Amino acid sequence: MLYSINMFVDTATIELKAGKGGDGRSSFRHEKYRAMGGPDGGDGGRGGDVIIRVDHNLNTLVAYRNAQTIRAESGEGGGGNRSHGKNGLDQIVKVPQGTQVWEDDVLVVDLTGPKDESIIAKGGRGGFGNAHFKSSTRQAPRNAELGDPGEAHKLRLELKMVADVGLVGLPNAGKSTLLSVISNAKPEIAAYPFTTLVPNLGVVDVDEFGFLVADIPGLIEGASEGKGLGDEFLRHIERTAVLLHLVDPSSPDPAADYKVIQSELAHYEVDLSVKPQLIVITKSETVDAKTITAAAKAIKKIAGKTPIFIISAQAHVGLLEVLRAAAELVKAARAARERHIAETAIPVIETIDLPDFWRVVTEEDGIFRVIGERIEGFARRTNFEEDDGVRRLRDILAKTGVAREIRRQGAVDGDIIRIGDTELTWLS
Ligand SMILES: Nc1nc2c(ncn2[C@@H]2O[C@H](COP(=O)(O)OP(=O)(O)OP(=O)(O)O)[C@@H](O)[C@H]2O)c(=O)[nH]1
Ligand SMILES: [Mg+2]
Repeated sequence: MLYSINMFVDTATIELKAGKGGDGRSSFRHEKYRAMGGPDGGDGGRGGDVIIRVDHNLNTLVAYRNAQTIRAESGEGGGGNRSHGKNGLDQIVKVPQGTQVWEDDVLVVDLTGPKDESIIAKGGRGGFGNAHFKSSTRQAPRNAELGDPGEAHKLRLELKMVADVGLVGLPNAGKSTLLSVISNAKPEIAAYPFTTLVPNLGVVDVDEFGFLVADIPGLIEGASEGKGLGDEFLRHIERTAVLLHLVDPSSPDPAADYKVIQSELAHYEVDLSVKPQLIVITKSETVDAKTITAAAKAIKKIAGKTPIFIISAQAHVGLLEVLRAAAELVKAARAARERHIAETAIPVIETIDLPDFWRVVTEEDGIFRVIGERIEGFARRTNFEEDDGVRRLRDILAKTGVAREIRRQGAVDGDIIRIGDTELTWLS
């Protein structure tokens, strides 16, 4: 399998809307010899979730460049005879591995694994039908709840290329040329610096082992502070397991070139100079053997144990050796990553029961705000067009002690009670 991506989109903005919960139904059983049977209105169905999921066939976010709002299906309303409305279908957003999901400046989820997925917009809960509200004092409740709205979010997707191997080096070192001969990526190649302006990605196959190689624009001294094309491209190699550090032996001082790049890698947000690395002296057919030996020796003095390879991309010399060494490092890194994931995996707690906690604050003259997850949920789901719904909310306010607290804080008839987005008028 060989393919290439010469241009890629690595950010996208998407808008999501999960499905609304279906409304509960208010209905009564019809029985032959009774004027009116008991309440039998069924519950509304749950709204569908929007789920983001890694799909290994994807490498870019291009599908979301002009994305419309992505919606999940709403739940159906409840029916008579206690029949439950159908749940809305979930909607799946497929993204490449390595996609991060951001809302404003908050990282919502980081999809690093090959099968990662996460609910990014939760569907609304279906409203209870009136069959739920039968009690000895209320034989004929008419109220049914409205379904909760589904969550809506505007999110930014960010893909850091998850290449296994990154090619680094000064401009003109021969990075794009190497990528073009080891993969079928077709990057632009030219005899001047800064030919490469966007990273290129190619798949390399060596001994039936495939890995992704990223060629990034040339770095110069000060790149980590934004000089040249800046440090933006270092981001693309943040997650690569291995770096191939390319050095041109025909340069006046190859060891100094090596040092400049090492220092830029070290000064990036995270120290990239400590990544497993192979040094690759390029363009070997352009200089004599003595020049190459001298360059290798000088670099070895600084680089210590880091292995040094000598290649000519143009003459196809020494390529297999570098690729095999890189493949071994990639395998080791992948195995280490899997061990790490297994060791740090923690159980996920699915639902959290909210404590039944509330309080009342006086906001301004005559406005009392009731704060509390449960109570706000009840208010939101109350259908104010139904007397029974309003009565039930009033019962809840009385039973929980909220009404007493409002009175104690000095509410008089006509004052406004705010619960979430709901406003009520106080009548004692
Ligand atoms: N003779 C010879 N020339 C090479 C070899 N590899 C690269 N070159 C030449 O070196 C020049 C620069 O090569 P590129 O591959 O564009 O270098 P780069 O590192 O991608 O450069 P930037 O994208 O500017 O950072 C081009 O003229 C290539 O033809 C090689 O093995 N032999
Ligand atoms: Mg290039």
